[in-house]
Amino acid sequence: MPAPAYLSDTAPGSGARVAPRSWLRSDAPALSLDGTWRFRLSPTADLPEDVAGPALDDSGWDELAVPAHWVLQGDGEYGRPIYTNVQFPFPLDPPHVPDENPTGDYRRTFELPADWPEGARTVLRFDGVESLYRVWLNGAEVGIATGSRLAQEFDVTDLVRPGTNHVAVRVHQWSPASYLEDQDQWWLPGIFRDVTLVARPVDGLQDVWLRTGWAGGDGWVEPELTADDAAFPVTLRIPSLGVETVWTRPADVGRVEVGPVEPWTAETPRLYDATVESTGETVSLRLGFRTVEIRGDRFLVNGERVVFHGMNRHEAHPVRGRVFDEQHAREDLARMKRFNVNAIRTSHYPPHPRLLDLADELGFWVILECDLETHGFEKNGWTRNPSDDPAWRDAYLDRIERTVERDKNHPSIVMWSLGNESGTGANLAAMSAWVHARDSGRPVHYEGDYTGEYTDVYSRMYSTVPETEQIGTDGSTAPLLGCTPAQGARQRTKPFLLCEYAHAMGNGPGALDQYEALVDAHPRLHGGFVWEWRDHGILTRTADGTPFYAYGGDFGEVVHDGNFVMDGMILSDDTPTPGLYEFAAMASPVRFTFDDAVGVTVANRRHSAATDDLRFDWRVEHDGRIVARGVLAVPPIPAGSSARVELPAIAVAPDAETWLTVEAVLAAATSWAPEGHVVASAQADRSAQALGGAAPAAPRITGWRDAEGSLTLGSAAFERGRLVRLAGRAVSGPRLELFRAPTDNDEGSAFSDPTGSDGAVPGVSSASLWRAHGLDRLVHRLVAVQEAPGALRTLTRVSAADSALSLTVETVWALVGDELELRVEIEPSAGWPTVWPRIGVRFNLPDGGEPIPGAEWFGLGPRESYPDSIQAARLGRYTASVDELSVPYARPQETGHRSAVRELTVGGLALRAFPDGRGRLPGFVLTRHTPQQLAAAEHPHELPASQTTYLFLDAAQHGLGSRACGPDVWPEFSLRPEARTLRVRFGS
Ligand code: IPT
Repeated sequence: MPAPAYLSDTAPGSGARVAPRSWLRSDAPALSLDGTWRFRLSPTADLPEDVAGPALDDSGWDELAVPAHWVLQGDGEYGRPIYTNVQFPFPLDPPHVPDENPTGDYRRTFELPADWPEGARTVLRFDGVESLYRVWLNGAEVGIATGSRLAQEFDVTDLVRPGTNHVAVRVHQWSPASYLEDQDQWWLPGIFRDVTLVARPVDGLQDVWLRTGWAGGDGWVEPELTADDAAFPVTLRIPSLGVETVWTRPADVGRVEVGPVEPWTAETPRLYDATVESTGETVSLRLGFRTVEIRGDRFLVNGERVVFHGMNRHEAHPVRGRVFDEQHAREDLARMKRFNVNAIRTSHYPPHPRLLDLADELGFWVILECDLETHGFEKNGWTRNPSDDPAWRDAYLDRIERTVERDKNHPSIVMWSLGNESGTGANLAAMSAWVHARDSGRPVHYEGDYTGEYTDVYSRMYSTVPETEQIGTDGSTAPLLGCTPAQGARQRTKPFLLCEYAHAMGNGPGALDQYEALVDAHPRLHGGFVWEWRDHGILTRTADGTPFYAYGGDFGEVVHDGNFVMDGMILSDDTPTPGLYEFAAMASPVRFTFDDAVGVTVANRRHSAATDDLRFDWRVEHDGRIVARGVLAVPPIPAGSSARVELPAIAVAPDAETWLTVEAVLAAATSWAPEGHVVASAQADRSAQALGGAAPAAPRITGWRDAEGSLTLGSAAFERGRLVRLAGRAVSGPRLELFRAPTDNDEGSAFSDPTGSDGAVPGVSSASLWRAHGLDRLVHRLVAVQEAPGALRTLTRVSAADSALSLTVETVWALVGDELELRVEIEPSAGWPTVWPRIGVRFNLPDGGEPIPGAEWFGLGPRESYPDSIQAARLGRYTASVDELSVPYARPQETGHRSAVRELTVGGLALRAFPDGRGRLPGFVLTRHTPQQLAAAEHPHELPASQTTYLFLDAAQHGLGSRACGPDVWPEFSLRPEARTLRVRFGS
């Protein structure tokens, strides 16, 4: 028998669904139906309707929690999650879905509370069910609904009865709606948000919308009430403003001037408690007074331009999936605030409604996105894309109505987004028209409207730095994606934002600061939203019980997109990545500019808040050791202004680096960070001489003669020219290494800047070129060993199988006083193409019963840094264990590089590094695995057990870029083959 007809129906639902309304805090009775339900999973949708009847004996069924995704319950007995990005995990056969359609039947009973209001209507509310569900109450069908991340209410007034009631829900994993829900995330079926029985008193408030505005210090409320006449009189109260307005009849409801109020902004999220009381119901809201508008190409709130330092936020948790946990969400948002995130795009669907209460309270500019994505149609040139097919128009309109109506009261929401990656077409235009008619107070966003036919802002994803600059530059006629010159001109009349940029997959992204510089230079550019906030790893176990964070393919999916779901600024376990620290530095609300004299200019880059919540700490360090500190007297600086402040007299050391650090810290604790939390910092070099000026000349050694090379120099022992011991422990090296375990960006090939500015070879990843050129499998031939008094010199030729390209490496060891100097000259042969991942040398430090505990260094830190991701690094003295030095990215890859190191102690091994002839200092990586081992592992737990610590001294590393889904490394930070010198001295 074919599956039921509704599984081939593009209608959004049927039955007793009622019109969407706000998610309100009300005193009307409600009964949560969350908890344990009876559950039965079937592999197909072709099932008898026996699920409905109260008489059915379900005692043999399992029990399942609501809310939950059934694939994340049990230990695989209810199927497994599937991860796809663009691909559909079922045939492209719209609107049909396969018969192989996991279907979960849920049943439970509930007792209607004895005091359930008489005469009231009753609705059964579902806040989120993936993807299509059919509902019965006491054996009678209630209706069918779709819209996985959208709320639905069914009117069950005529079905609910005193005493025991029986509710049944049949949930199909696949449905026509799945074609509209092709977001880049795990497919996670089930009732995953709350289920509630809600009383609707006849004299209650069906819906309340308190639109607010603010201008020139005063606020107002424009109310819209949906209520029967019986509900009146209705009273609006805002106690802290002394507002008490009574509307005796519906016709009285009108604008209320509330006088002077503090405006709501993401920086000053001032909320005013309000109530609306009718005869039969009181609802409570938290009002934020603010006015959103577009003036020319500016996007303004309260008359001031907004710059989004935003994150794309999915609802993802390693154990719960998309099931909401308020405590975790609050911590997540507080973490965003601590990292200078000021905006959220709810990619790519409305979050749990409480998330928006938290955004109102903590302060974020929110782009609230509808639950819509049809990306999988792109593969066939968007043929049969629902976005332009009249058969789907109702479904599209239903989605946007449910989106806007549920969340319309939130001051944090400053834009509505129609969805993501759904091509273009009339149904999207219809959604936009509906929003414009319903809410004139917030603009419409949708990135796929390249030519700007029905949206109010110009939005793009992953445009390169040069292209973004051309979008922002007045008078530019450079072509814009998908636009004729005239369409391009139209787009340039609108505010621009990057709804996605800086793809944060694995180690990266690079170039955040380059985008930020554009935002400062071109006011049409309003910032953007990093893709994305968090990795979506799912906590699971190997056969032998080892826990790990799974990504696509780890559950045996037929089609999947691997680790493309691990592209967050925080790891699956909430650990912030170095990329997030880079973001925080880039997005810091305060900027410092030092002048040569004794001043620092403090610029307040905020939207509207002054700096009086901040304290400005300073300190002076000599070679990384604090010699003086204090607090700068900085007057409160209004938003958008700056002030120059005199610095205290600084004691400059004659023979040490002298650095001044200034930090803006929170003067008092907030709800998201403690007192003293650093929101911005900067350093200035006040050293007496330029870096390297103090470096001694390399020793001049004469009298070289060919030798066998077995000798001792200070604490170093050599056998046949090769180092075997140093500082009392077994050590081998230095061995040239050009390879790094490719990052996800190094492996990226899809994107490159059409202008060629990023130097990428279209369609070919850097990593594949590195492998083709054998950088991961270099072999070495010792050419010569020479000795002189107190010195040893070797010459090595390095190349790869079947390659005529080579490098010559000269090492010179020399005793200088009580130190042992090592100089390494790395000289490429002519003809090396493309870029190199690194130019470095490796020392092996076998455990020998005493593994290296970690490193202490004087250099940039505390976290890893790379040429195009180094804004967060500060010069200082740092200590870290070997484990702390590496970031456990979901797929092992290059990690741990500390830049510009001056001093380094590793175990008993202490070294000083000198700048090369151009003043460049080396970096280091200390790790338990070689790049080759890292590159061979798909997950951290697959890395082999290690008996060795590896120390890399890198003369240079290639930048990071964001080519996993964006531009390659900018040329300035690209490591082209070149000769390099490394020079260090070991204490002996
Ligand atoms: C873009 C998607 O909008 C987003 O959901 C995510 O998949 C991201 O890419 C990559 O992680 S679409 C891309 C083809 C530009």
